[in-house]
Amino acid sequence: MTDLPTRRSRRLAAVSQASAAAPAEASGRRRDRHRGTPVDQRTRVMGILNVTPDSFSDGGLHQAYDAAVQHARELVAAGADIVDVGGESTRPGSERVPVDIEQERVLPVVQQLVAEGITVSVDTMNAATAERSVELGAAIVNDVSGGLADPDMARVVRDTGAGFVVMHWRGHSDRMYRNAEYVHAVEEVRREVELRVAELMVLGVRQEQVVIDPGLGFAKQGAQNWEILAGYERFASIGLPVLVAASRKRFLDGIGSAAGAPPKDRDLATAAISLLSAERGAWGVRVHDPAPTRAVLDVWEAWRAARS
Ligand code: PMM
Repeated sequence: MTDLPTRRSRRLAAVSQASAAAPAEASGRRRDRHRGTPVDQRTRVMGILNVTPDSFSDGGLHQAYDAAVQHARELVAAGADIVDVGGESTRPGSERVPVDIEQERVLPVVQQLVAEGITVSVDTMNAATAERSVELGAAIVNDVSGGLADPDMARVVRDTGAGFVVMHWRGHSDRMYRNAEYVHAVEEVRREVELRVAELMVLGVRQEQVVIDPGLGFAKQGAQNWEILAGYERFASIGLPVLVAASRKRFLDGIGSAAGAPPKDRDLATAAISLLSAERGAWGVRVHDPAPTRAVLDVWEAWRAARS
């Protein structure tokens, strides 16, 4: 790739622009801990674009290319800073999708969104899909397995310089809940994330490429997700940017909406978590509907601006 340096710097900028969203400094400003440059404190809104027929909340709606691209534009209009394009459902119990089908779903959409100037992350566990997507201009690879599902993922991330969301993961969705055994969920998840990041560093991935995600709903049962959220500071103390991805997840059922109501009804509860995450310095929040999250973040930013 002859244009690698240019693309590479653009991708690094997409992540490290905000990678200081980790620890607050006494001055009230944050600094990019990797580069010593002041950066803004905004929490990124990552809008979810599932180009899959079986996703738990919007399955079947966006399979067609046109519908997917249109939905991405709506996500941006509603306040998304990044559109996270995925072609494989990771809902509990779901089966793997062949990589060629995943790429048929995802790559044309990635290409079009990049052409429209949208910052794209690709939600994939497949190194080949990640590599093609980054070649097409995706800035970030969002891998729910943190590179564990595909041994080639670390190389792709290292060689492309893409941002890399490293989620806590204990195995594929078909055995997700069997792996939800913890004595102390926060400390165990923290340790496992830290270990994964250390392994990635050994494999040549650079620290400034990495965003960590505790993986709400992945090998975690109801109350364990609340423990993870309440333990946010323990994840932030790793010293890397943190992504919080609570949107519409099952543990929100009955919180701010009737028990058993459709996942869409969890958007206000999701927005509340976005606000609490932003207040704690989260790098980003990953949501299905950016509008309520954007609204609460705008309120928070106005409140904060008036104080400084
Ligand atoms: N959850 C889903 C998919 N991708 N990526 C990250 N980084 N974190 C998550 O918790 C996560 C994810 C689950 O499915 P959804 O796309 O329908 O929310």
